[in-house]
Amino acid sequence: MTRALITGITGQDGSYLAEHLLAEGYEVHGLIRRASTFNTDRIDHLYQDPHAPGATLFLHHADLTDGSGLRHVLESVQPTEVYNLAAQSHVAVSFKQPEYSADVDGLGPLRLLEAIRDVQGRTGQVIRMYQAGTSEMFGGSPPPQSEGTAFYPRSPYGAAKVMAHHLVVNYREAYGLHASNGILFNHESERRGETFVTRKITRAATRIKLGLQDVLYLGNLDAERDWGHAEDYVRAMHLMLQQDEPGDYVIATGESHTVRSFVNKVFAALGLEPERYVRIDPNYYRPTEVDALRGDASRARAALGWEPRVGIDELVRRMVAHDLELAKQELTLRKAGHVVAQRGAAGA
Ligand code: NAP
Ligand code: F7E
Repeated sequence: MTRALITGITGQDGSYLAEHLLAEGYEVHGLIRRASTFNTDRIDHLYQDPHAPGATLFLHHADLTDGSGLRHVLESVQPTEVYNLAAQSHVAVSFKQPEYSADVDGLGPLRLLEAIRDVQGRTGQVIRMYQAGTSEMFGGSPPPQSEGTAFYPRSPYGAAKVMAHHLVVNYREAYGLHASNGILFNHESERRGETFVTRKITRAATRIKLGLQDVLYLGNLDAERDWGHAEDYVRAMHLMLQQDEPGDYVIATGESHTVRSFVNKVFAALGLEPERYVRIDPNYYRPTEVDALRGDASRARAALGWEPRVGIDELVRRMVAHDLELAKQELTLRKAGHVVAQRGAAGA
């Protein structure tokens, strides 16, 4: 049984990757951060009692800012594949917490690479690594973006991820590690964090539809993004680590849409006119914006045989259907007199 370690298993991608690897017959180990409340919502449906015979999912406390903890987990788990998905992944937040974002997203991968190098050197067991790179590394370079496009990050998040990308290349060349960079364009889902723009829109529009909310405040509607579905993108991560040689791959649909167009599709699906509900709040503008992203995934198609299965309209359909169900549940609870907390995030 292949044993994989996933950092960021509680995140959107981590949860889909865990599902995918368990279905492929893997033993899956995930890193979780200590929190004062449970932060395992996205993987609760996968939970297994670790004492049960034949358990295949195990969770370990660790943090990418703590190198010694990472080493301990790596030593005790002895995985053959490591997927580094953990990150402070919000671009707007990275302007507010640049040092922390650089620590987790730039130095974190370095701590992991060093630990892998040591454990592999001592045990002789090869450990393959996937690094979660991003189209934000291209930033200001115009589309279409491919593996040969120059990096031009436009945020502390993007800059930290560029550092991690180059470290992976360096450890591959210097120490022969089987370490690969995925350069993934935006991918969304029913599990997307609620402060990323697509989910913010589907959550708000479905609540507006049921009379639970009046207004949706957004920032720059002109930005263009290449949006795919996370389920498709985690398949690509796995494929990268099955190759004989490590490499760097762009993963994208090749189609881009503006934020405005995403808003229009979502509101149209619900029979609502966006002009009546959407307002601009400049607090959501970023100090520097990434204007247009559209990826060219030709290398991944040819070398990995990877293709996206979910297009933009299916993505919108799935997210709207899911969030409409959540809004209906909220309405039922409110009608029954339950207090349902309002949630929000500062400037994100
Ligand atoms: P996400 O939903 O924000 O999940 C991030 C994960 O990282 C969560 O499990 C989070 O734990 C964990 N984490 C954050 N800080 C950590 C720390 N200091 N130590 C350990 N774990 C930490 O992100 P995602 O959308 O799944 O993205 C996965 C990865 O792909 C990230 O590295 C992201 O930067 C990258 N990426 C994402 C996209 C995209 O469009 N989704 C595109 C390109 C690249 P908690 O649950 O406790 O917060
Ligand atoms: O913003 C604009 C915003 O926060 C998309 C992360 O997964 O993908 C993600 O980063 C666009 C930007 O994603 C709001 O200015 C308008 O132009 O959904 P987002 P992102 O910044 O593209 C990349 C590939 C990653 O690697 C990241 O980890 O939408 N926008 N109004 C808004 N964005 C937000 N969040 N909130 C708004 O109100």
